[in-house]
Order: sequence, then C-alpha cells, then structure tokens
Amino acid sequence: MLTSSQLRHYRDHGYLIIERAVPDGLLEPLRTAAGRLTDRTRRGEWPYKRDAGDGDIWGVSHLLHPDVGEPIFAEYIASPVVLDVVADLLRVSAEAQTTPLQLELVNMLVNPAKHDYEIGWHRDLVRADLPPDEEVAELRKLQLGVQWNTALYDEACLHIVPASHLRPKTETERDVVFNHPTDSMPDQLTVELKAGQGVYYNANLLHRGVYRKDQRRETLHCCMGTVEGAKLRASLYGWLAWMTRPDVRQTLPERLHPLYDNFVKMARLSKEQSA
Ligand SMILES: O=C(O)CCC(=O)C(=O)O
Repeated sequence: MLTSSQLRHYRDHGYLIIERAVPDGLLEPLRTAAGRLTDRTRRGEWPYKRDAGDGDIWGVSHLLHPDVGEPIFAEYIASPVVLDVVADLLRVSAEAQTTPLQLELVNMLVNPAKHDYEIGWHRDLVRADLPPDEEVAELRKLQLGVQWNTALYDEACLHIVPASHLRPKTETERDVVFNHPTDSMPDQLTVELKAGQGVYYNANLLHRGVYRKDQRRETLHCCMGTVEGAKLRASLYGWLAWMTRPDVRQTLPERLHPLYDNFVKMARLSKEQSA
C-alpha cells in the first residue's frame, strides 16, 4: 500500500520511484529470460522491436506474446508488487472481481549493441504541436493510465521534466522540442535506477531516452490503465491486436484473467466504434 506522501508525490511531480519493484526471487530469472529474448531479437529472430537503425535495436516489444515463451514476464506482471502499485496510483481496486484495470503494454528497453542512440523530448500521448490551451485540456483528460520502467540492471537512461504532466510546454520547452529535441531542458532530471527499482510515471511528462551501447540495459517498460481511460488511448488496440488471439488467455496466470478480459472487451468496443 502506497503512503499518502507517495501518492501526493506522484500526483504533483508525475513520477514515483519504487524501491522494491521486482518480487523477491524474480530478479535473476527475469534477467535470464530478458537476456535470452534480447539476444533473439538482436539476431533478427523476434520481429517486434524498437529499431535504432543500422540493424540495431533499443527495445523489444510484446513480452507476453505466446510465441515469446517466457512465462516469467507474466508472473512478474501478476505480482502484488506490480498490481497493487498500479491500482494505488490510479486510485482503483486491484481485486480480481472488481478491478477496472486492463492489461496493456509489456515491453523492454535495451541498450543498442553497435552505437549510442537517443530519442528527443516528447509526451507519449499528446501531439507536440497543439496550442497551449488544447495541450493542457488533453493532458487533463489523460490521467487514467500509468507507465513504468523497472530496471533489471543499474541504469540512468530516462530523463524527465518533473511536474510537466499537467501544464502546457513553456516557450523554452517548445523551442527545445521543435528545434533541438536532444538538448537539455530546464529542470530536467535523470532518473537513476538500481537493479530491482522502478520508476512509475505519467507517460505525458516531458521525457526522453539516452542509450549507451556499452552500458547493459534490460529494463521492463510497461503501461496499464483503467477501462474508462482506455477509450482515450485507442491506439493501444492497434499495437496490441495480437492479444485478442484465442490462445493468449490460457498462457496467462489466473490472476491476470480479469485484466486480460477487460482488455479484450475494450478492444472489441473500440473496433465496433471505429467500424
Ligand atoms: O528509454 C526510456 O526510458 C524512455 C523511452 C521513451 O521515451 C518512450 O518509449 O517513449
């Protein structure tokens, strides 16, 4: 159970560091499975990846896909260490019978192997070029999901501007985003994580990633939201179309079935509405 001061920190600053973000005994098995999948992806044997150009990658996607064959990732997601934090941050129930949470992205961020790589400042779900009044209106609507990075190795790749999730970009921030998106930002913070720690954050904080080829990174990168908020994030259903395959549910631990069922229900609704 998160404390009221942790909840306040998340609300006001848009992020929260969780010290024990990996269940006891799971760090080593997660590292083993993550290493195997990263190698497979670098060899071109797993197609869902973030492309760093030049045959290199900076991420691996869809860790719960049945063809990945690594059930430890679903065991991690199903643990109270994850589900209770997400439910607390979104102020909803994690109880199987009543939870409005839906299963969403379970990905991994990795270091490129051949060259350093970086991505510029952005918000994940809001168009960068909206005028400030529309930007803030969108930000206020999009409070029903949480994203997180849980480090399997020490890392410091994510940079954020704390408390930028509830206000429009300043003139200076707009200039950086549009004209030199890999420059530093006023008040930026580098999120330093030790292995086993996680940062839970609002995906609409201004953020960016900086990756060094020689610093091992295998960091679980996931998001989860409520069924109510999911309507505002319809692009999820396109990215996760494979999740509606009939063989997926049986590969998941029972604890995730209600969250999986919520996802499928919302995916069908989203498809009907866009037809
Ligand atoms: O590397 C990171 O932690 C940031 C990744 C990121 O910005 C994104 O996936 O949108």
